[in-house]
Amino acid sequence: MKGQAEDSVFKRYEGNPIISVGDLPYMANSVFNAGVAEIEGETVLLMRVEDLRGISHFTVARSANGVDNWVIDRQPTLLADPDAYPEELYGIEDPRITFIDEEGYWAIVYTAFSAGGPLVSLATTRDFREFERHGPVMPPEDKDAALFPLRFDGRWAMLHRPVSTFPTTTADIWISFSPDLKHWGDHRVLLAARRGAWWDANKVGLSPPPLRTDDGWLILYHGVKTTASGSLYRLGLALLDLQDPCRVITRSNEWVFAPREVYELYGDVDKVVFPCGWLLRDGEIRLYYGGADRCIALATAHLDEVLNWLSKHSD
Ligand code: BMA
Repeated sequence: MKGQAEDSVFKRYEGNPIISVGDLPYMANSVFNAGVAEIEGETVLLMRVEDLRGISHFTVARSANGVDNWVIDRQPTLLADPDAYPEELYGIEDPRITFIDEEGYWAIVYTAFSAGGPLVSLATTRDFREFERHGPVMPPEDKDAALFPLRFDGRWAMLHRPVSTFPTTTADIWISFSPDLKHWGDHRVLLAARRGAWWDANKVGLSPPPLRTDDGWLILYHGVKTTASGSLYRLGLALLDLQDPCRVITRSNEWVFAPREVYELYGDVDKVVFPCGWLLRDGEIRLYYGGADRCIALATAHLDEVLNWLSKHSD
């Protein structure tokens, strides 16, 4: 279809949405924005579930083919624990998962909704059954964080999205470094929101974790356009230097994926596509994304086509 350029790269799975609230074995309001991991060939989704109070927790779904026959934990897998972790007062949201080879565990950075607003917390797991919390790693207001899987010159790197209110509200993607995954510094802006009428004006945030390719770290980020009828969440691409992730090689001018289907256009929050995880297998990307804050959907793309699209849609 002409005028819908984004269709050419990421293709929606025809059975979307792949998981909706009715698939859960317990009552909840919605299920969306899932992180993803692959364990011994099995696909594991760490799904954000919003309960009937409006507070979110995480529940695991497992599938042999990553598409259907999801086996979902009977109870919430990881609940907010505000007694021990006060920053989780209003729940835990939007997990992004990175396998840390050096440690042999998965690191999960997620939004803890604290009394002072959203902040970034870290947890680790070896099996998605037992989790170890490491507490907040960035103060509020900050979210949309993910780790790189390896060190750069001895330091870990994290992308995240603090919010500034000076001189007007602006939300850019920052990069920070750490010797131990816990203490972070050397903060700097990596991808700034554009201005004016752009699709990614004023507010951007990382979507899934950086994906290692031969050409560089592939970044998929969301841009939020404020319109008279609310916010519009669309996705764009960038590529970072493999050795120096502070160097942006390219950034797309146009968005590559945008709300179009009913399950993306209408929900608790309309017009939202919000991926927190993707997998690369045999040259194919599988993108797991939340639709309109109410369900989980899947889109696929060939990595070489994604990189080709990016090279043609950047300055
Ligand atoms: C963002 C995050 C996401 C959510 C999106 C749209 O700020 O909170 O969890 O999907 O807004 O509501």
